[in-house]
Amino acid sequence: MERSVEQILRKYLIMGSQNCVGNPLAILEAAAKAGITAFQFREKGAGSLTGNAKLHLGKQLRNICRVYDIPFIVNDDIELVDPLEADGIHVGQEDQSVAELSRRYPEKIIGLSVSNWNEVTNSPISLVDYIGAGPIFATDTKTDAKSAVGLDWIKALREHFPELPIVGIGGINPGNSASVIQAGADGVSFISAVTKASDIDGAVHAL
Ligand code: 3NM
Repeated sequence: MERSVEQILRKYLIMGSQNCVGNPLAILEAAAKAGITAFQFREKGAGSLTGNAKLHLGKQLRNICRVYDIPFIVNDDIELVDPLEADGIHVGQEDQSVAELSRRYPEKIIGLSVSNWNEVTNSPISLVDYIGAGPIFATDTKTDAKSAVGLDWIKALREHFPELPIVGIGGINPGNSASVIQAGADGVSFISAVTKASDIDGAVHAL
């Protein structure tokens, strides 16, 4: 059965090798078995792989997603969309233009990060399949993350866009995930809640 974007966003793991102390393949496989609904390959920032090593890791992660039937989304790096046969692409405000992406990839899921009204006003929201709203809570994972915007940002976006798929990001963990959904998000996205979990299965179930 075809899944809706809302269903895909429910438990959305984001990860690159730089986020992992252990083996990224083992982490993704454990999270896939536990029930994540989407995966974003975000090989970015200090310690991340580049070039062929990045492509090679991406292919291995992509294969795991295929086995577990989990949509595979690449972060920002448009060059990886075709070689990795990605189901979608997620971009930030400074990345590739959404208008160009939706022209080039009309069939793929396109996600865009928005942190404030200024960004919403300046973005072609009608061209995206979902928005990532955050950082909802404080996060140490993204060193250049803006300051936390809180659950009110989800509430405000939901009020303004009753039908738009929304996923929260930033500092989301098993203890606060329900509050993000309750505020109006369709799902939660997370890095460290899984990559730093001692019990990945338990964490994914609780998220
Ligand atoms: N983007 P964690 S916050 C990748 O606000 C990313 O756009 C953010 O990691 C944004 O779940 C963030 O470990 C890091 O807090 C999320």
